[in-house]
Amino acid sequence: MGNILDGKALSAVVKDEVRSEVAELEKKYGRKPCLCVIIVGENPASQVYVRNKVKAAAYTGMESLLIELPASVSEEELLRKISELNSDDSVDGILVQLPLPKHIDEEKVIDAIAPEKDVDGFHPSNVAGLWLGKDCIVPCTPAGVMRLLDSAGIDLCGKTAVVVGRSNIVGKPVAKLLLDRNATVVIAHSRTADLGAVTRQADVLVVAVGRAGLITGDMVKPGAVIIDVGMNRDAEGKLCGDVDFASCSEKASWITPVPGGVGPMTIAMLMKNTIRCFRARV
Ligand code: BQF
Repeated sequence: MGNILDGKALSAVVKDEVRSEVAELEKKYGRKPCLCVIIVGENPASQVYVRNKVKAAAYTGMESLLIELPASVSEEELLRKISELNSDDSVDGILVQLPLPKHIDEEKVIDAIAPEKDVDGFHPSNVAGLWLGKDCIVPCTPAGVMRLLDSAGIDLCGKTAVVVGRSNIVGKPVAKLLLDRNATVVIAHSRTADLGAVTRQADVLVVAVGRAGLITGDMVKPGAVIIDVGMNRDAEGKLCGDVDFASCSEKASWITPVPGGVGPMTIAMLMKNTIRCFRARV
């Protein structure tokens, strides 16, 4: 058992789709989509993520604008920068890399981004749109998870999907997207009693907690599809997910690796969202 759901390969397909769309859009509208990425401070993980985003934008042929602000920047200054970018017609997508330094209120910052330029899909009007079933910008990681499931032809109708984790960025939106496909969705979390008893019900198991080794083979139903959204460093400093790959891949029908699973899909879907924002503005 245990076919690999290869996010790296699929992300290349998605980025190539975006690349041809960018070329078409430029021909049609005389300009390329432009993604603006703002990073505050020097968190090394954030720097890697931002580099991945700028590199992907370059690959697809779109424009990007990287704004690097010192950790000492005031909330007011950051909000002023966002407001400036909101009214800049050459900018289609705006993303502020999270987490932010403690003196800055993330909620205020997200609320300040124009919803039509909110490529992360974190703005309350996009969140509302998702939960009301409107056609709106979907957060990148959940969108990437769905694209991975679709690529393997996994039919979700009537299946039990268990999402472990309840963040606004992954757990909650991915649960809604699974529900939209007629899965029976259970959301488990750090206070769930007997997590294994719950995860063993899962035909599709999505894990987004941030704890290495949280899910072991004994917690998996034979034949389950496992999507590992975790992004941790093990004792040797190597990237690993929340799922113990060795024991879980023996039980699973499909499983995403870390690295090379959901991570690259997050970046690819960000490119898709930028195209979407461009189209909504031209
Ligand atoms: C890979 C992220 C936690 C908190 C904030 C490719 C990425 C990661 C892994 C990446 C992530 C995780 C991003 C791989 C962006 C995904 O090869 O496996 C790409 O760049 N990600 C982020 O922007 O913020 C995060 C995880």
